[in-house]
Amino acid sequence: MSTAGKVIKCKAAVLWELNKPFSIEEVEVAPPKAYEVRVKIVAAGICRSDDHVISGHIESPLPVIVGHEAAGIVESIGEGVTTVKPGDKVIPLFTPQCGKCRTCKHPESNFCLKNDLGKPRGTMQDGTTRFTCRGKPVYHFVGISTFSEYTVVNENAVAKIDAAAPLEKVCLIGCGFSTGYGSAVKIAKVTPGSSCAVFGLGGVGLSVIMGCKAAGAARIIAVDINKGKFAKAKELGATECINPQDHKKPIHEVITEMTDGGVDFSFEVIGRLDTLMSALLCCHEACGTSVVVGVPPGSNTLSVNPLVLLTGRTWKGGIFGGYKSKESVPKLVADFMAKKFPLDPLITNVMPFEKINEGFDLLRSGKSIRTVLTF
Ligand code: PAD
Ligand code: ZN
Ligand code: ZN
Repeated sequence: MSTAGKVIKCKAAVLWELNKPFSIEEVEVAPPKAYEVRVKIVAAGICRSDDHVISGHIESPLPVIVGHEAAGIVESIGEGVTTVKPGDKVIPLFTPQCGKCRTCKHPESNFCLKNDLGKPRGTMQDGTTRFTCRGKPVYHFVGISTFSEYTVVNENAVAKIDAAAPLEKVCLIGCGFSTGYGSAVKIAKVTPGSSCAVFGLGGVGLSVIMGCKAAGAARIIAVDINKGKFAKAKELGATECINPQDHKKPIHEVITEMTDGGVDFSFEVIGRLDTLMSALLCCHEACGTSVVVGVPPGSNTLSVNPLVLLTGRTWKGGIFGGYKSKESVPKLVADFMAKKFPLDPLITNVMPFEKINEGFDLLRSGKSIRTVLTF
């Protein structure tokens, strides 16, 4: 029997309070309104940004259903939807691409003004919610809330992908892989023969390393305080791995000495102010570029001596690897299918959705890279 047009009751992981485990609840998911799409989630990865919501490091109204790195199948569509149809394999997009706003029309930028990232309302783009639990509305996270068996997304926040794509792998293209890889090839525009330093070797940082390697970097210095991450970093292209705790000098000085005055490109992929500063200072004072990828706590600010930039450094950042989401995600999936990059090395754990809290424990203990939850 078709579920189109009806409320669907299903399981979702609801976060009722900060710093508490998710509670697996029965939720009601309303049908999609005009220009919206209801998606049956098949696989969802766990990204540190989801954990940032639990800790309060990323602000969100509560209760909320988080999750933003997933793949699924269209269950039904609202009026006016033309770019996907029921049965299509899709990836939800945490940064939408409306195609009409100033950002979307700019050839280089991707932070579409329809996003719910900067000052999150926790709603769909029309300001209302589609989830209810125990009679209360539940908020959305970045417009896609993927830790639910069913979710509703705007048409500009979902991309149709190859029908043959393995959803339990390509879900990583929804955030971690694309964010890291694009930060190297699209935001930094890493050049052949260059030197790079990558701070933080989680799923996103390792994807930065893959991007640096694909762009032809000659040296890729991987930096982490967890030595357990070094073998995987080397497998994916790091030429050297360093632990700041093994050095008496500040790590930016160590890297500057190793690289004749600093690297060409550096990346902060942790989300801390001290490592943001180290990454900035370890790129060459005259010709280095440093890219902010990690999400630091929203309320924190850095104080920077402008002379650090006056000598010629470039400091930039970007969401989702700089990719315009709706047009780029299908191409990234096609590249994966054509074996242009692997995703398997990033997936260390696969478990049923109900074990979501165990998946987060593995991330926090530094034992996993990406855990993929299957529905
Ligand atoms: P992760 O937690 O899997 O990886 C972070 C890594 O940093 C771990 O290996 C840690 O051991 C390491 N680390 C922690 N503290 C330090 C330190 N002081 N010095 C050196 N290394 C350290 O996270 P992830 O890879 O899922 O995400 C990384 C960041 O990127 C995180 O802040 C997340 O919110 C952000 C992110 N940004 C975007 C975007 O669009 N810009 C998208 C997705 C994730
Ligand atoms: Zn993410
Ligand atoms: Zn837009």
